[in-house]
Amino acid sequence: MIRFTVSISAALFAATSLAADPARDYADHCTDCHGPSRLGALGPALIPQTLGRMRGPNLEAVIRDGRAATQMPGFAEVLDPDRIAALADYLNTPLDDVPAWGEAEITASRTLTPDYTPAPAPVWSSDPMNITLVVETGDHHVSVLDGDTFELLDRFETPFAVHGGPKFSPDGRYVFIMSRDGWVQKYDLWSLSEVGRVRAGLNSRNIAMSHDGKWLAVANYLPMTLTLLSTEDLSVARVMEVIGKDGTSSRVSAVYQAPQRKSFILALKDAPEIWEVATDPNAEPVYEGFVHSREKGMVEAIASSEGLFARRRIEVTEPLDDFFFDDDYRNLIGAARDGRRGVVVNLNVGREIAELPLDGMPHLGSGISWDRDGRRVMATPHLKEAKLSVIDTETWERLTTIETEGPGFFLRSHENTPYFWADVFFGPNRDAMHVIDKQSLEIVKTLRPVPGATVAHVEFTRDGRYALVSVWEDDGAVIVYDAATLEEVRRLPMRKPSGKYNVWNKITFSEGTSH
Ligand code: DHE
Repeated sequence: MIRFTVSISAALFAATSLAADPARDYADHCTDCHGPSRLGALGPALIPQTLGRMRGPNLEAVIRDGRAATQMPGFAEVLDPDRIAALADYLNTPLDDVPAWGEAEITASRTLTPDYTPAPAPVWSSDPMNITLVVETGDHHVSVLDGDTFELLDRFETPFAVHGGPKFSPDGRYVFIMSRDGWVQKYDLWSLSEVGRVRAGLNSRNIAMSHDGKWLAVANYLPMTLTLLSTEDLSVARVMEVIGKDGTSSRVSAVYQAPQRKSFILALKDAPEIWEVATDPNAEPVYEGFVHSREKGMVEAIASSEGLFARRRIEVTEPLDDFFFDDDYRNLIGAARDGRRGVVVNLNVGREIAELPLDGMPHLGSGISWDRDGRRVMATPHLKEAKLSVIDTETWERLTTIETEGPGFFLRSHENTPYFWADVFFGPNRDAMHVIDKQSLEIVKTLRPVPGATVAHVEFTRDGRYALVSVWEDDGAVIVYDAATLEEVRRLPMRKPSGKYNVWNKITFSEGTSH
């Protein structure tokens, strides 16, 4: 890869005293890696949608000091603080024109690894169903772990800023990983090799795998589309424009796989609709209206689409985000915009059936469910309040709230453990991880493995015997706990590990994981 060398010439020092001209500074110093239109090249796209929460001082620090263990150099000796601040502002300004990113552009971005040969059997001797991946956001890598010995089988580079859970093929052999820049990477766990990658969007949210493993859906903010890829070779199957019934284009907040329904479910950010897209080639036509046909002298039903990728609209009273599904994917709870309510939508009848108070921005996508006193309950953290809500999934009433030491992001459990684990992601106690009894709903222990360090996200081994916890710091680790005694058994150094994903728990839709 190309690495910038920053020569400290007299001319460049002279340049620091010029008035800030961030567009010119961008052209002079950033274009080679980040592309002339800020949409990424070797480096990531530099637009507000991708930079996300990396604003002001954080962004300035990266421009000034560079990013350790990446190709990004520091510009402290080339640009003075005013020009760095102006450049950071410029990068956080939305683009005037977003280029077309349709089938032709996506197809042109596709690269397949030239020397990739699929291995006839795994090149390792571990249990293929207990392989666990760790996304390391510190230097954009994924570690492939043997889930029995915790030995590292491989560590491979990902596109910049992976977000959301990687999705495994139903046999657990391949994994698909998505970055916020819209790149989708396919990796063969048996061969320990990348198969290829394609840029499915310019700014994307997450991916979902169809029930039969044939299609991968990519939810995009930019452009406002859903990209459907063949999992076989990452070719484009379809690019669906996302336009609400009233003609408004909408970003897709997230796409979810609903295997029992043989469909994808889409959360639309800008239109009061939920979309269901069939992944079953024999899906019934979906009728969306009637027109008077002059030729035939009759009122004719209009099928918007039929068969594979048939699209159904479910109208709701306002856009809903961040879904939790019940076990048979009959109902979902979505978070209303005001961040204070959950709305229950029955997908079979296609309408809202209940509403429940869920103040403090529930993070329903992290919700998990289990049996308690003969009832099916679910729990969700709240991003803005130090509590968890426990909800009865038959009556859709909140049974109780559990107070925590701060707002959390992720919940996790496993069929074989009596506990669920809840992180504290925000605030002074973000070094805490609560372990909670699924029946009594009491916190049985609060772990603090590295005082002061963020500790978050849990994944279990296939049998639920061990829980893996991220120390979410650049110089971080994955800590392996005995899930029964809650004692630490191993500490594996990692670069800012975020999510962890066990093949078995994911492909069997374990009740303790978010899907
Ligand atoms: Fe996520 C999953 C949305 C911020 C790390 N996040 C998801 C999913 C959605 C979502 C819809 C489920 C998709 C899936 O797995 O297929 N996340 C959002 C947001 O709207 C939010 C709040 C704001 C945003 O910037 O997009 C957000 N998420 C974050 C972060 O700041 C996190 C902590 C760090 C990061 O990497 O960006 C983060 N999100 C994650 C992770 C998962 C995730 C690790 C997968 C969890 C899992 O166990 O499956």
